[in-house]
Amino acid sequence: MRILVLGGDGYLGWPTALYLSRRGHQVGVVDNGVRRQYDVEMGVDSLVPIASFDQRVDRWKDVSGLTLDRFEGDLTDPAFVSETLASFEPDAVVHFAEQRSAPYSMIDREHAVYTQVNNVVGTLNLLYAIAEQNRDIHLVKLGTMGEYGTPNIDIEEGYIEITHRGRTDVLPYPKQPGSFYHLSKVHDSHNIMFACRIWGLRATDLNQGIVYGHDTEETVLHPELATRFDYDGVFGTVLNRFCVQAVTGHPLTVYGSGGQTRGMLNILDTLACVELALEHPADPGEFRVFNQFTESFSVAEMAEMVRAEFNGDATIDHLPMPRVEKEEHYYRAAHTKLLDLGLNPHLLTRSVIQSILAVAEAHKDRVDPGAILPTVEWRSTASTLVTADGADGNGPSFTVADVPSGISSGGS
Ligand code: NAD
Ligand code: USQ
Repeated sequence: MRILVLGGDGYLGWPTALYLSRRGHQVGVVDNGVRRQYDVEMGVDSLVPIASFDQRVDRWKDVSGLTLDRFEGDLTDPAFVSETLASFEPDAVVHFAEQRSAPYSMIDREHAVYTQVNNVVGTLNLLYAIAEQNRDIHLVKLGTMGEYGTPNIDIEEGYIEITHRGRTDVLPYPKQPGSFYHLSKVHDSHNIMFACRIWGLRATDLNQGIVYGHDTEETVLHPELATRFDYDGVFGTVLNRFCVQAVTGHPLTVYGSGGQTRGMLNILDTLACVELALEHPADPGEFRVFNQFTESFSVAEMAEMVRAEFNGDATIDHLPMPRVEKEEHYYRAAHTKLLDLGLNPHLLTRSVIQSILAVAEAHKDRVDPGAILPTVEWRSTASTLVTADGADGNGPSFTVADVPSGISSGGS
């Protein structure tokens, strides 16, 4: 297949591009580099050093003999999206290219507006380009389990059968997301579903849980093929963060009681799930939803698991909850559709946690301890990011050094 990977320079897009390339697909990678600009804005860097977009594409050719077609540009630019699609002529598009941090979207009005404009407009431009050029292109879009929130009933895969006053219908599952970022995914889902209905597009929404892990079969072939690893309080995700905290002697930062339960998956399963979705495309006009996670754990359970595997003393701190979310709740979410297609999950075993701890240990000299604590407060409408010197008594935090160009174009 000819597969265009949008967000191909990111944590998940890069290893997915290599994985698909190695399996014989012709892969194009699209990115505007904004993820690297957020690092500059936040004054942090990936735990694992990463090569530039150019370098990593060239290195893949050296190592594998395979070519990736590279497109540098912004999905919020409709001409760029249209020209890229016309030039690459994909059979399928895998869309990772969004601002993906919930805390980043909750910093202040500017960051909320930026996140929703970037994500919703980018996806809308893509839908138009597909509808105008080739409605047979299969869109595989990364959504999130967080679209559903934590209702007090079982979560289904996208749709729920409801009987109301004697009549029955199958309707989109109710959404109760927990940040302006997660809301952007809900808006995307609605737009994609509508586009499938009116234009007959074929789309798969992968409602992915929280990803952990770093190395894949392809990224370990050369240090310049490594993907990024975020550990900071804004972009780092929970299990990866706990591993970095353990090796640096920082207490593990459980927010609140830690009863928050989330669907989790190994980065290797992200690659496998995307491949399964591509191999079994949605029908014309079909908006299909798969819940893409393999196991669920509470935050407190994950902290305990990391503490148990760490070869040393790790302590757990229950910090005041910076977000607005339920700390104790019912959680049972269906996730059978990818298993039915043949997914063979890589579960969160002791050796998997040890392997993430090993990545963290190998690079722990690059950790900025001032970047670890959470710095974004959901209840505040103004930025709660403070200067890194901690002189104001609020503890270590970030400096907002620079504003990515995307923000000013986002209407601030
Ligand atoms: P990431 O930030 O590392 O990668 C996203 C990439 O998209 C970045 O390289 C960024 O520069 C690019 N991008 C963003 N906006 C763009 C635009 N307008 N035009 C062109 N490129 C743009 O994020 P990730 O962790 O790899 O996540 C990828 C996708 O998967 C996101 O959509 C995210 O919401 C979803 N997801 C991630 C996780 C996770 O745990 N990482 C879990 C569930 C869902
Ligand atoms: N948490 C802690 N301590 C930490 C970090 C997080 O207790 O140090 C808690 C949070 O309060 C939350 C849970 O852990 O309850 C997950 O937080 P997270 O930052 O790991 O993940 P989240 O904000 O949900 O976002 C991540 C990705 C996002 C993706 C989402 C999948 O950044 O792109 O959409 O996971 S899901 O959670 O299923 O919506």
